[in-house]
Amino acid sequence: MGVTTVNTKQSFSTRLALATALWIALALPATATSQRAQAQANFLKADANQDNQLDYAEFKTFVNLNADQGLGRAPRIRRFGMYGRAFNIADENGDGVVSKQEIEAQSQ
Ligand SMILES: [Ca+2]
Ligand SMILES: [Ca+2]
Repeated sequence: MGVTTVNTKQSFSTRLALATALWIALALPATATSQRAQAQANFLKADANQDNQLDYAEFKTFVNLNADQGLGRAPRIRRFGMYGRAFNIADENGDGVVSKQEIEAQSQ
């Protein structure tokens, strides 16, 4: 009897540990932090002339990279070809380029 009780407890805590590990594994890729890190990496990749701002052509590259990874609204922007609209929204101060700060403001 005593042994059975111990075994039951162990298997319960093992299952709990497994469930927790699985939950963490599933939850992690979807966190805002990792999405933001991916978007930042994509920003650097898309910024062809490395001036820390995206012109329209660079912005399209940025959206396509994000869409490949399913980040935010990028897959929808690509599917509907709404690059121009997204660019105008992202370019808050209307200077014709999208800065890192403007991208950050978008992703919040
Ligand atoms: Ca640039
Ligand atoms: Ca701007």
